[in-house]
Amino acid sequence: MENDVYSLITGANGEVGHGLVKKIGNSKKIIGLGLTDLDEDLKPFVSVYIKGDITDQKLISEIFTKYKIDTVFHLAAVLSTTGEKVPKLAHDVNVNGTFNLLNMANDQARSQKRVIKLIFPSSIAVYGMPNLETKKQHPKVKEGEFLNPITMYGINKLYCENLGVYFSSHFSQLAIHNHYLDFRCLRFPGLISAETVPSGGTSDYAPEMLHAAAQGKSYSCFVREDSTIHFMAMPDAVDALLLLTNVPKNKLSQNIYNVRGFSASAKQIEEIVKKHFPNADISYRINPERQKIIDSWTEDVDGSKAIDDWGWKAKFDFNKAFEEYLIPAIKIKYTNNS
Ligand code: AKB
Repeated sequence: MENDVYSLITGANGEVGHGLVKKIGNSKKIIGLGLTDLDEDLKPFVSVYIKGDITDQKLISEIFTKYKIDTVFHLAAVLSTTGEKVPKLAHDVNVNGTFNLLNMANDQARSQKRVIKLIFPSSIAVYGMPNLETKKQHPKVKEGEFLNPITMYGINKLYCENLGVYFSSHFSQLAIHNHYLDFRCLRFPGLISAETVPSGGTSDYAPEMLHAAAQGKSYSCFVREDSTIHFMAMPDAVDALLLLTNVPKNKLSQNIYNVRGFSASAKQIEEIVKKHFPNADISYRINPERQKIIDSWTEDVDGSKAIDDWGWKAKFDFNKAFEEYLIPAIKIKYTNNS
């Protein structure tokens, strides 16, 4: 095994991967794992890139045997809309892939007598509001409430949260030493990045609307204009991951945290997009399956535990996210690309 210490980032080429790799790549050695070739702009920040699949147990075992890894950021996932189209694939990647990593990281931590952190972004998809009336009545849901997900992705995330708690808090009790898997999880809302457009998620209408407007393309939103869920600007998402990673363990009163960004309806997003791109052509054509998923997700979350335990505060509320991050950055992106 090499002496260097690495962070392993699964899904390094994905949306959150882009932000995270660039943020930590200058100070930490990164092993990136992904299904596709590493994007050119990430190459300077990644020490080792492995093109492969997290469901490949042999590959995961080889990575942990060859490299000394102290932190795993497990970002790879099949998101909610794709998960409904190919539930078996979603289950394989989201559950079996996560199990492989947890199991391997746990084995390594115990056999090498050290702590390995595994940071797991879960999702608001773990929630399942039974109807719109209940959703309105309970806008700020706590971590333990309404855990009745209706999507394969939400079910997978909720189960893997529990698996992580099992490996870090229960399985390790059987060991007589302090070397363990330190599982830390946050539940992300819909993320909006100026750099990348997501694919396969159901919260995607927000970033899609914005990116389409910035490129002068028409956009047909697949949920009603009153649809309201919780979102976060990508730089805040990356900061939340790192803050949770670095907080001393004794400050954490639980493994799983809601992290608040801002709540917004599709109409509010349309309005702010049109304020900055007055020619934006945005219409609504409802997709009933995707609408049902959005209706089942909470309007907002109660993020007080993350505030109390590790001082989380998003830099970007709704206005700031658009006015100070998304709109300026996206204008530069598409001007440079045109
Ligand atoms: C999705 O829409 O599936 C994701 C999520 C909210 O976790 N963006």
